[in-house]
Amino acid sequence: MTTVTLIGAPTDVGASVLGASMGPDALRIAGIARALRALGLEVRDAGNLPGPGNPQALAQDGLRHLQEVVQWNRAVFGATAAALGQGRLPLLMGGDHCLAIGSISAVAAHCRARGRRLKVLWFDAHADANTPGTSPSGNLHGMPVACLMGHGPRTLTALAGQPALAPGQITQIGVRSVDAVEKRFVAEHGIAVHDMRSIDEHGMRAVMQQALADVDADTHLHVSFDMDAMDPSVAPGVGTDVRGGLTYRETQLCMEMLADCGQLASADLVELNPALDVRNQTAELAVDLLESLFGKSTLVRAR
Ligand code: B3U
Ligand code: MN
Ligand code: MN
Repeated sequence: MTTVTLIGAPTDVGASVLGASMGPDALRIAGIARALRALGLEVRDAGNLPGPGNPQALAQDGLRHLQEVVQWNRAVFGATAAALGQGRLPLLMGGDHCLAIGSISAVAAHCRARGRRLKVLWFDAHADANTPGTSPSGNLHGMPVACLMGHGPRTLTALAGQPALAPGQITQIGVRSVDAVEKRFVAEHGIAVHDMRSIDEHGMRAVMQQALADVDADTHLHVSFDMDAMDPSVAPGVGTDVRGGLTYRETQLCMEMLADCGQLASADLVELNPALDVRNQTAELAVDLLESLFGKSTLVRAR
């Protein structure tokens, strides 16, 4: 039986807009634990990690709130490693997307120690591949992909002792807003990106088949889901919305195909911003999607 540990990381220190710090409680109010238990999963809510407040300071050397981001990510790293060590599936409830540096670094260290392959699926409107030298904002939620590949401040890139990911281990889906210099980073490192054009042209089924083509029975699959991957008309509760995003149906199909592949072993649900939401609908949508990710299906299906 899959056993899940919910890890709350209530912070927005990596973001431009305040409010993602309320994400974990919005997910609880939307019934995240109850919904997953109803699917037969054993769920433990580990509560919220402690961490520093948001100083709302200016960027220094191209980075905003580096010390605070490091503290939060150390806490996330520890909690994720602990859950994995207990044979449980860590589900990080953010918080902004800078927290994926901690969760994925812990996952990478876990896989390295066990000789398991790691594959990350990154759902996002943005490429999150800026560095302190290219970021227009200094916000660290725009840099986790670069940090995980070893480009960024050492306090973040070396959380697991060495860079967590090689470019070939990550596939991005839903991307539609990439800064000019960031584009070059994505191209030069050969990151697999299925942008909205690719999804429009090929359809989500083909995109997901390609994204999962190298996932085998020995692969640890990590899903990092930024709620702004979805279209703002269905997911208004995010800090940096970009029109033209994934539809409800497209996203449900992604989650169902991920469930069918059977290799999901850790996940992040980030950038939910209840301060900008309408009657908690984006949190309820997130829970709806997580149900599909963890195997809820309309009919009994032959595999
Ligand atoms: N690329 C911009 C905007 C951004 C990235 N990720 C989010 N926003 N959520 C930046 O600041 O790096
Ligand atoms: Mn993101
Ligand atoms: Mn984003």
